[in-house]
This record gives sequence, C-alpha cells and structure tokens, in this order.
Amino acid sequence: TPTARTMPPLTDLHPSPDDILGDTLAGLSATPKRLSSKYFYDARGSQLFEQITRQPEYYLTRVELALLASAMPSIAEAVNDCPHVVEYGSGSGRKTQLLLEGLVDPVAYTPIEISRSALLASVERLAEAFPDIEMLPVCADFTQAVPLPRPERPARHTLVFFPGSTLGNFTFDVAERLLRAMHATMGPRGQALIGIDLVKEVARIEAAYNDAAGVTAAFTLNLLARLNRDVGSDFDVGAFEHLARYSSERERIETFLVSRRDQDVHVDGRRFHFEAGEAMQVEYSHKYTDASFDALVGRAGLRVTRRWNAPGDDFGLRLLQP
Ligand code: AVI
Repeated sequence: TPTARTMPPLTDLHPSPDDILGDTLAGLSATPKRLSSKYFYDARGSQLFEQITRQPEYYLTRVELALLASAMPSIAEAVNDCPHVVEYGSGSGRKTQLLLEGLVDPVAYTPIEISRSALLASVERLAEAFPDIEMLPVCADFTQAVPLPRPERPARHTLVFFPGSTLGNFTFDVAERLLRAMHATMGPRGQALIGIDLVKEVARIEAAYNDAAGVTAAFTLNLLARLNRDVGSDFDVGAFEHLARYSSERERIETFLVSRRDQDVHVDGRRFHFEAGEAMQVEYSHKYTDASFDALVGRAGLRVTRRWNAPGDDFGLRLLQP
C-alpha cells in the first residue's frame, strides 16, 4: 500500500512519559535548587538549540561535522561491514547523512527517540535519501536497553551512533548507566561511535555557552516559560538570568538560572522562595580528556578502540566496543 511505502513501520515501546510536574517540585525542593536540562527541548527550545549550533562561538556542531566528513573513510574502515545503524536521538540530518553515505553497505537505520513526531519526521526525510536502507524507527527511552527490530536483510552487527556530545549532558553516574544500556542494546559484537567535546582553553568553552547574540541565554530561560505552560508555574522569566561557567575541577560547563531579586514562585499550590542572587542549577556539559573518557566507558564494560580528533583537539569521535 502507498502508506506502507511512505510511512516506515514504527516500533513503539511506549516509554513512560516524563513526570515533569514531579521532577519540577522535587528540583525546587532540593538545596541548592535544580531543574533538569531534559526539559529544555520543547518546540521553541529545539528551535533555539538549532540556532545555537549556528552561533560563531558554539564550535561543537561545526567542528564535529567537519571531523565526521574528513574522518569518514577511516571510520568506514574501522566499522564492520553491513551494520544495522542505531542512532540515539532522532537523526540530526547532516551527521546521519554523512554516516550513512560513508559506511560500507549499511543494512538498516534505527533512530531511538522518545518523541514520536521527531522520530517520524527524521526517518521520512532519510527514507527518501536512502531508499536501499531499511528504516526501522523505535519510540523508546535510550537510557534503557532497547530490543532492536530485525531488518529484513540480516545485519552482521549493530553500530550505535551518539553524536553531539549529548553524553556530556549527563552526570558521570547517569552516563555510566546509559553506556551500560548501550552495551546491552548493541550486544557483544556491536560497536558505538560517540561524539565528545574535549577539555580545552577555558575562554573558548565559556564563550560557546555565552554567545554574544544571547541565543544560549534565551535557550536556558525558555525552560521557565515551558514550565509555566506545562506545569502551570508562575516563574517571572524576566526576573532570572542565564549564567554558564566552566568548572576546571569537574571539567564541565555548569549552567544556572540566577534570581535577579527576592521572589516567590508557585507551582501546584506550593510556594518556593528565591533569594536575590540565588543560583538554580539547570545543565551540565561535560568536557572529556582521554583519561576521563576511557575510565567512564571502562566502568560500563566498554573500551575505546579508535579515536579521531578534530584539528587542535577541539572535538573527538570515539569508537567503542565491548
Ligand atoms: C545538546 N548538548 C550537547 C548541548 C551542549 O553543548 O551541552 C546543549 C547546549 N546547552 C547550551 N548550549 C548548548
């Protein structure tokens, strides 16, 4: 039928919906207060992130794309032939295209994503560009092990693709759990290609999270507007400001929303007080060294088998295997 051809079959593992109200109440009750960066990505937040990737200071996306393009022949050699490519998150367009074009005979492509709409939009685009690759999207939470759909033409092994240094948005404990789940998803003969931002000069890292046009500040503050809409809170968005600074000790950007004055915020009939200058933690972006990344993947039973670095060691791609 025409629908079957244009609409790839969706495997829906019914991921449990986020408890955005419960998470917000818990975060505001904690000391210091915190909110989760996973709630940045409503429609407006995703649009603002897209805009961040085009800011001159935000080197990550540009550098990773260039690295992927230049290292692709060598990556294709290191990845086993006829893979089932599994991407964490919905296909980010250019990067997915470069990978699928460059690999040797990829059999199937499975994006794993919690948002059904993002998932379908990405595979529809890719299905047109790659008619010979079977599109097998899975709606699931990739922080858990995901049973993969079987391609019609058997794949020899699985390659998990997790670009963008998104792993860096998780604390080491959670990242370790995620890598264990990834290990289970890809199986004993699988491989994973992961993009990571690397430790470098502090000024360049901090500039990337404090762009002059203020797009990152708008992105961070949008979290409060999103919560006002989705949990009925009454944050005065103009009464907070974006603060992103690098901790050399922890090798990560730590992003906060700082209260500009003494104020109360109400959520679900509860009142939360902010002191003037009080900082609420909203995001981490970890930067890695070879030592810190090798140790992290090692704790998940994986090892780095190949490394590709951008010029000046600005960003890295790592191939992992059990
Ligand atoms: C998606 N993630 C890898 C971005 C980062 O660099 O941590 C999110 C972001 N936050 C502020 N700017 C970009």
